[in-house]
Amino acid sequence: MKFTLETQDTQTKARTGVIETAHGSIQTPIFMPVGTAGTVKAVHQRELRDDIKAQIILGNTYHLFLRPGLDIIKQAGGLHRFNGWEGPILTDSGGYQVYSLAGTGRKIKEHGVEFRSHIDGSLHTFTPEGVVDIQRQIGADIIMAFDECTPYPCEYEYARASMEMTHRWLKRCCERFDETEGYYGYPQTLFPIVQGSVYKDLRVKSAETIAAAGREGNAIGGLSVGEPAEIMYELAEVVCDILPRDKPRYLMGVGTPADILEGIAVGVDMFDCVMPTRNARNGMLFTTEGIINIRNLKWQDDFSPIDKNLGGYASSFYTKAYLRHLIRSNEMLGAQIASIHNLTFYLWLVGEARRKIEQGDFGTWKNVTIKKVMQRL
Ligand code: PRF
Repeated sequence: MKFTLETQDTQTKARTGVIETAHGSIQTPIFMPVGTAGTVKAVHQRELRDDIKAQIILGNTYHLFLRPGLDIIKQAGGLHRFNGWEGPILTDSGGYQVYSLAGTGRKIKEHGVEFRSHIDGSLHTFTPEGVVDIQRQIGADIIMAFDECTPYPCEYEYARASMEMTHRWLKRCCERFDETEGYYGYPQTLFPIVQGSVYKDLRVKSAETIAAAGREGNAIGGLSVGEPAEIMYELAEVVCDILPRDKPRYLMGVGTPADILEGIAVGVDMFDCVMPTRNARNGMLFTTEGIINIRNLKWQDDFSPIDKNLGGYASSFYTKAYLRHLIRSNEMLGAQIASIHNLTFYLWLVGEARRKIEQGDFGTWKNVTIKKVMQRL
């Protein structure tokens, strides 16, 4: 993997760049649609590429490991061959999914995490070495280190001990990664993850440790788990100031359009979130004019396009009234159109941010855009 920094904004800490992977290049800042189980829910691969213009998608170690399992993915020749997405893929390590399984008897120990499958209740253990091996076999271009995402709120002592374990897990991930090779003949890369909950001193310590690991890119985890947005922005800035300038920075699981623009402003390059797809299925649409709940009565006879400013196929072809009807009738096409639309909006948002950084007016554009796109229509 190669990262080239292209533009550095002067008024904010935003920057643009290009990440080159074996499956193509990614222009940053970028939003990565989430494809948990090897599919971005309700969206065809061709739509991802041609309509949404996604440049990289996510997969999840936890889900793919449980189903369809590694034998099938290896037989297919890796996840790219299995699902037909030819662009870059990043896989999350399971650290966050295991956190989401709190209350189901999962046990976090120094060796790894013992958990039960949400599918059949079977018992499994994820270790730092194991999740590197799994992500190698999935064939992800970018592999995430194994971490513990602390909940919010979180006691200082728990956050400190957890962060230190995440750092020890990172060492094990790096060792395993460096002594193994990809299965499919192309290079892969490993990103470590900063933790430390909402404690600034822990975040500083973690960012320094993660920077010192000297990998090709770095991630920020443990944020957007319920803390106030202002705290997240402040900690993301503290961490970005420490992480190396010449490597991509990935803020995991973030966020709303406002979170993404504020993240870009403090120096984040990569984002992922289920929000555009999950909320689409519930009828919440992000548009260039503001947020729409398409189920509301006011849209019943609105025969204007979902969002004519985006230019994308689904957003300009289908009307609000028709999409409202589909979503209210639980028609599958409703979920498809709404998901394509929201992802088109998210990719438009980061694409515009990139252009504004290049033109030198990102800061003012950001503030105006947040006000506009976050208002409820
Ligand atoms: N760790 C991992 N994945 C994640 C997170 C994390 O902390 C988050 C936190 N927002 C989202 N996804 N491994």
